[in-house]
Amino acid sequence: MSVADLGHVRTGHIHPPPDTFVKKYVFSLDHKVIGVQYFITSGLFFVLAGLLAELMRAQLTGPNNHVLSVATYNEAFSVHGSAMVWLVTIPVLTGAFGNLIMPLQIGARDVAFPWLNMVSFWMFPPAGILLFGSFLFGAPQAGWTEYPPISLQMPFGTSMWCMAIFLIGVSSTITGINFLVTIVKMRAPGMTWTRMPLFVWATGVTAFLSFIATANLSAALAGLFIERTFGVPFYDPAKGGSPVLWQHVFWFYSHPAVYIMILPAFGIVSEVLPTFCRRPIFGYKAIAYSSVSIGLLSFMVWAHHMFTSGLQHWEQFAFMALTMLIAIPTGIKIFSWLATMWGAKIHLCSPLLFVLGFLSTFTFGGITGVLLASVPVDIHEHATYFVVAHLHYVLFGGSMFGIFAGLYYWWPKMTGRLLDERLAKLHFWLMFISFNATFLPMHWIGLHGMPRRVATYDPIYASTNLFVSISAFVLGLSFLIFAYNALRSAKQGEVAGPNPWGGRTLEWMISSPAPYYNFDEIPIVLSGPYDYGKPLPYANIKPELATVPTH
Ligand code: HEM
Ligand SMILES: [Cu+2]
Repeated sequence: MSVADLGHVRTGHIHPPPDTFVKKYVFSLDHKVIGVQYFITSGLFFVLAGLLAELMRAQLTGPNNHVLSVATYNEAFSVHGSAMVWLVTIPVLTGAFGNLIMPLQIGARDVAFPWLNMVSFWMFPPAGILLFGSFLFGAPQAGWTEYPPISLQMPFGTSMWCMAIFLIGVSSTITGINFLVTIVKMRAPGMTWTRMPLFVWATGVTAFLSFIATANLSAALAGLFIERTFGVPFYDPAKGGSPVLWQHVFWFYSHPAVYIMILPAFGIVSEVLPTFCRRPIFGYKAIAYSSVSIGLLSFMVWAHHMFTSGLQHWEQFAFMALTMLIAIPTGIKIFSWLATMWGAKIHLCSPLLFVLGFLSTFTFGGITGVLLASVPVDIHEHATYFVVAHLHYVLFGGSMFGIFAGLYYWWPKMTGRLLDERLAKLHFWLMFISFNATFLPMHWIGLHGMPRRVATYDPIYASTNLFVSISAFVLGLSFLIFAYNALRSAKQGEVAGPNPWGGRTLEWMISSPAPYYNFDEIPIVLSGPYDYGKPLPYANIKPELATVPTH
C-alpha cells in the first residue's frame, strides 16, 4: 500500500504499514505500538522494583531481622530506588504516555522521527537487564544517588549501574529532542500554542528538561565509570578528586528529573479534570505557563539536596529561597484544579478518583518538601525516614497516582475496551488507604530520628515499623486488582467506542484503538479544546465519531 492510499494526506507523512510480525510488534515505528512497548516493559520492571520494596519491608518488620543481610539490604534500596525512578516513572510518563497520547492530541500521524523513537525504546530493555543483572556481580549499595567515594569502592555491579543509567539517559535525551520537534513542527493546522491540550504543554516542557538536563547525568556517569575502570580521579578525595563535584552534577540533573517525573502527571490531571467536571479548565494559561516556569526554576535549585555538604551560608540561603519559589507556580496549578472542580457537576469515575488521590497526597508531599527546603529543618531531617516519607508522597502519591489516573482514562483509547469500574474503585480505595498507612507513619519515626538506608533499627521504632510493613504488603496486593482488571478487560471488557468519557481533545475524535494512520484527514483546529457547552472546535473529523459519552 502506498502512502497516498492511506487517506487524503494533507500535511505530515507516515511510514508505510508494517508487513511482518517483527516490524509490527517488535521493531515498530508506530508511536502507539512504541507507547505500549514502554508500558509493558516498565510494568515488568515495576513488579521487580516493587518486590525489592516488599523484601526491604520484610526485613524491617522487626528491629534486628535477618531476612536480608546488611549488604543485600543496601543493594535492595539502591536498585529499588534506581529502578523506580529510571525504569518506571520516567519511561512511563514520557515514553509510554508521551508516545501514546501526545501525537494524537496534536493531530499528527506520528512523531517527527519514528525511527529514532524505535531506537530510543530499544535502549530501555537492555538498561533494565543491566540494572537488575547487577545483582549477579555485586549490585550497587550507595543508594540511587551513588555518591562517591562509596560508589568507587563497590564491585562490578556499580559499573553495570553506570551503563544502565547512561543508556536510559541517552534514550531519554533522544526522546526529548524527538518530542520537542514533534510539538513545535507537527501540530495540526490551527492548533496555536494556546490551543494545545495541557498534557501537550506538560510533555513539551518535560521534553525540554530531558533534552537539556540529562546530558549532565551522562557526563557525571561517564566520569564515575572512567574513574572506576581506569582510575582517572574525578571524585576520589584521596587522589585529589572531589566527591562534591559528583553531587553538584548529579543533582543538576536529578532535580529537573524530579519535574520530569511530575510535570506529565500534572498534564494528566489537567486532562482528566475538565472531562469529568464537564466544564472548561480554570486558568488554562496559568496552568500552561506555570509548567514553563517550574521547568526553568528546576535548574536553579539543585543544591537544596546538599545543605549538609559544606555550602557557604549565602549559598544555602539562595538555594532555600529559590526552592521555595517553586511553591508559587505549583500552588497556582493546585488552586486552578480546585477551582475547576468548585461547584461543578462531578462524574466520579475511576480516573477522577485517582486525580483526587493525587491532589491530596501530592499536595501533602509538596508541603513536606517546602519544610525540607528550609535549611535548619533539612539539616535536622537529612537522611532520616522523614525524607523517605516525603519522597514517596511526591513520587508515589504524585507520579504513581497520576500514572494510574492516566491509565484508567486512556485505557479505552489504548485497547478499545473499558476496565471494570467496580474493580477500579476497589483498587483505588485499597491503594489510597494502604499507601497512606505505609508512608504517613514514616514522618513520625523520621522526626524521632530513625535513619534511612539502614537494615536494622532501635527497638523503640518496632511497633510503627511492623504496622508500616503490613500496610506495605497490602499496598503490594492492591496492584493485583489492577492486573486482574486489565486481563479481564482484554477478554470481556465492554467495547469502549471512540469517546466513552466525553473528552474533547483530538484523541477522542477517532476510533479506539486509534487506526494505524491516526487521522484520515488531518483535522483543522478552530479553538481551544476545553469549552464544554460549545460545539466541538474541529473541522475534518467524522461527526459520528465525536459521540456523546456513555459514562
Ligand atoms: C509498594 C510500594 C513501595 C514501598 C513499600 C517502598 C518502600 C521503600 C523502602 C523500604 C525504601 C528504603 C528506605 C531506606 O532504607 O532508606 C525505599 C526507598 C526508595 N523508594 Fe520506595 N517503595 C515503594 C514504591 C516506590 C515508588 C513507586 C517509587 C518511585 C516512583 C519509589 C522510590 C524510592 C526511592 C527513590 C527510594 C530511595 C532509595 C535510596 O535511598 O537510594 N518507591 N522505598
Ligand atoms: Cu530537588
